[in-house]
Amino acid sequence: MSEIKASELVLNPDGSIYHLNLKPEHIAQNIIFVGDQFRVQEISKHFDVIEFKTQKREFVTHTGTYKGKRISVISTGIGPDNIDIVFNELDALVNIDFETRQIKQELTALNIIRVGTSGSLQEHIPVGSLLMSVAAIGTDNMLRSYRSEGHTNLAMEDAFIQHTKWNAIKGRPYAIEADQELIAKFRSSEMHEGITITAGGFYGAQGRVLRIAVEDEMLNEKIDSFKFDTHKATNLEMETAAIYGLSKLLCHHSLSLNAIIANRKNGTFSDNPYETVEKLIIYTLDKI
Ligand code: R1P
Repeated sequence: MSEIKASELVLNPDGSIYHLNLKPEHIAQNIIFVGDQFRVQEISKHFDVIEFKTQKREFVTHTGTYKGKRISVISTGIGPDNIDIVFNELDALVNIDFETRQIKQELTALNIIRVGTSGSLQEHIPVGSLLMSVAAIGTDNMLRSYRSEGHTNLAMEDAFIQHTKWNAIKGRPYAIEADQELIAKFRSSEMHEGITITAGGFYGAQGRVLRIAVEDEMLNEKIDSFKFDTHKATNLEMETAAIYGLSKLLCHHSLSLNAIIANRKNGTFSDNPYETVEKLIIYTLDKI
């Protein structure tokens, strides 16, 4: 096998991976993703001990133990393009030998839980709720750079395209399920469940109009009424489908949990989003 070139697997002079600034020994097998870099410390403040901290750009990592379990918390920043960087670099940290630049014979699967914030699309899921994404539909196209055929749920994609009369100019949305074992582990009566729609932008891509008209002004209303099997489209955010997609392609295990801080249906935004995020953090740490 030929070695992966320096231009493809980029390492810093100290041997850490380019954007995340991490070496293989710095990360745990259980990883929590957050978008906001300041949320990392909100999680690690609950650790028994923090053994390692680093930051480069928006990528902050704290590794430590919670009730004896080793966990890394990493901020991804916003959006599927950042997930592409974080996921590929984390996979490289466990599955590529940085000395030989070869893919390892024995591969490691990471457990990745996203602790994110999100806007609900359903009246019955108010601000302050917790929601688990059983599946996600990405409208961002990031995954389409990879050979994704055979990994995505074609029936769910077709149903979504048909229901929303999706304009092909925006590319084909991709649909992926969460890891079934993680769903079972994190399921509870406290946790809503639904299909998360992941957008490649915060404004137009999520139907928000300030000064520019959107391609389909009815899109959010059509998404609200989308249902596949027993699940409704419940929320809009910017990372989950990208996480599920790359997780599937690279054989890791992922689940996305959402603190609902806005309700797009009735136009409300939480008075105290931090309280809901803190509730989700404790929930996650106790179940991971
Ligand atoms: C937008 O404000 C950001 O907040 C949500 C969206 O997915 C997007 O990243 O999640 P985080 O709070 O985890 O960043």
